[in-house]
Amino acid sequence: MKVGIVCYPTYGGSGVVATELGKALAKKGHEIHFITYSQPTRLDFFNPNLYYHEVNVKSYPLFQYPPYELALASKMVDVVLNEQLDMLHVHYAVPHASAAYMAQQILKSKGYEIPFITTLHGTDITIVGKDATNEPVVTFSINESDGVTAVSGDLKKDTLQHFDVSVPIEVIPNFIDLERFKKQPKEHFKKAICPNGERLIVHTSNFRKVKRVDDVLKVFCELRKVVPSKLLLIGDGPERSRMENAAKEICTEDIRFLGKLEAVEEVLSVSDLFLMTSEKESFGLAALEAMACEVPVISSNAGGLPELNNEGVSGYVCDIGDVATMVKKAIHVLDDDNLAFYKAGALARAKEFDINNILPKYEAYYHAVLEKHKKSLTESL
Ligand code: GMT
Repeated sequence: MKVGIVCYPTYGGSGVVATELGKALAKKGHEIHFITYSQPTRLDFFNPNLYYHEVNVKSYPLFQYPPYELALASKMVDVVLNEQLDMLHVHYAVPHASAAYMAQQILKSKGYEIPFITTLHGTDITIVGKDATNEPVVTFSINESDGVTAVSGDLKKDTLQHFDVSVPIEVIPNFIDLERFKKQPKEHFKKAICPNGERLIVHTSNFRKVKRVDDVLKVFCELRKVVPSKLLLIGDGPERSRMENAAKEICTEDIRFLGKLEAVEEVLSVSDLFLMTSEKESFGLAALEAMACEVPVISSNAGGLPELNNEGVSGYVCDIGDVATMVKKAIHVLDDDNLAFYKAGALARAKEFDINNILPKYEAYYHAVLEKHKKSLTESL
């Protein structure tokens, strides 16, 4: 199959999922064309089946906002025609689904029929998409998609609740490459950060308000009163400097902000607990990456997190903002007598999301959408 994949190429869960999916499909022999405004971060190896087409957004003094969606739709038209693609798969509805619809209609006017699939990732529905400034376009382009997938049952529920959607939504969860995300021998790193055998607590995110990083700091400050620990915060975003200031006021010597990190699996390999305290979280890919490295998770119960974090096995799921329960559960998990059990539970749960289990679901879905599209074309003749 020849597939064009559109995504946000920079740091972020939806771009990571789209890129890893494209790489895995290419390894299986499909021809994959990434159509993005810069090279996807994880597009880091050569494969003869992988192609990258850059979207160039031209500005003009008249434009306060350069028209990305137009440039993207035009590029999709161009790539589909030149490469004779079978299908487009866009990740994150805003504005990729409407750009795909526009491209599809332009191609149709040229006699080229192509279906497109939209994968909903989270904030494209729960925050950006449902905002009145975007909602009519998002609803329309979801309904016009030839296939729609969501990364958790909860995101599907949210979509049906907030949008007037009349097409079926297939749930295909996020996945993990267990070859890359696995516990590695990095004990020297642990010794450097935790010289007195402290527990290592980790949080990774894009530091947006929705992540409630304040709660991570609050949990840690209470936890370290009972369990000697260190906290590493990985990633960057709008809330980072506020969090750094907050950390200075509490227990700064035990908290370190590392910023964006490529090889996050190296830190996870020596971590003892992962905190994800989000207000909204459609799936929680960062928590899955931690679990694959044998790190138990204390999470909130936002969105799809209860579908990932197996209560009492891979960690614990607590009400959003319930810092006291999070602290209690963290102390329990980190106990010498319990930690090995939860580490094993985290890995076992992560294995259920092995890319080798999830990839066939996408392939089967692609085939079903292609067949349906072909059938509808024959019927309309
Ligand atoms: O976590 C983020 O805010 C980034 C965002 C994105 O679209 O890049 O992540 C969303 O998609 C990920 C991949 O499907 C999910 O694992 C994250 O849970 C989801 N984030 C939210 O719903 C807040």
